[in-house]
This record gives sequence, C-alpha cells and structure tokens, in this order.
Amino acid sequence: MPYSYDSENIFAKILRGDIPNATVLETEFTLAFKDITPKAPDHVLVIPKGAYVNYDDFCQNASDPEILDFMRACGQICKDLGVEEKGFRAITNAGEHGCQEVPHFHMHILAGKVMGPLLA
Ligand code: D5M
Repeated sequence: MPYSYDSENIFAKILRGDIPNATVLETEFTLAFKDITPKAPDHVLVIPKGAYVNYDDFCQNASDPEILDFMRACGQICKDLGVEEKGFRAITNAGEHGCQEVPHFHMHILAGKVMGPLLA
C-alpha cells in the first residue's frame, strides 16, 4: 500500500512557512533546522522538501536528484559541525515501532557528546 502523507504535520507547516524554524542549511530539495528539543549539544533535523512519510518512502519514491541532494546536505552539516574528530550519530525513526513522532521523513544528526550505546 502506498504511504499516505498528512500535509498538516508540523514539518509540512515548516516547509510552507506557516511556523518558524532555526534553519542551518537549505538547498533545492532539502531543509535542515535545529531540533526544538535537542538531545545533544548539536541536534539538527534534515528533511526533504518533498512529501515523504518516512525513510523507506523516501528511498523508494524520491528521485535520484532529491536523494543525492539530501545526502550531500547531511555531509555538509557534518562538515559544518566539525564532527571529523569526535564523530556523531545519524538516526531516523519510522512508524510505530520506530517511535516516529512527526510523519515527514527526517534524519536526526546528533553531535557534541558521547551518545551511549544505541542497542542496550
Ligand atoms: O522526532 C521528531 C523530532 O521533531 C523531535 O526530536 C522534536 C522535533 N520537533 C518537533 N516539532 C519541532 C519544531 N517545530 N521545530 C523543530 N523540531 C521540532 P521523531 O523522530 O519523529 O520522533
């Protein structure tokens, strides 16, 4: 079954300019902004401008230019955060089992502290 996108989700509203955000990077197909409830000293959310519900919707249905632009944007953010020495965590939650809160695909990029084991 195709994914059903809710155009009233909070990131859709951010993309429409209906609510503000702390943008760190914007490209043709991608927007990145600071998470409103940061879980690390640096916590950036990277989202495609297209209407994709989650990671697998994006991977299956986005165009090659959208995917390339998204990945390059993630790389640029890592460079801007200066993560080469200490590292970072990139994570995406999907659906009920992934505990996804906002149903617009987003990658969390977290840096600036030791995150701890992901799978305890
Ligand atoms: O994560 C959804 C993330 O989205 C969560 O870390 C809070 C963040 N969030 C929610 N509303 C906003 C606004 N308005 N600006 C910035 N960040 C926001 P998930 O992976 O879906 O659980």
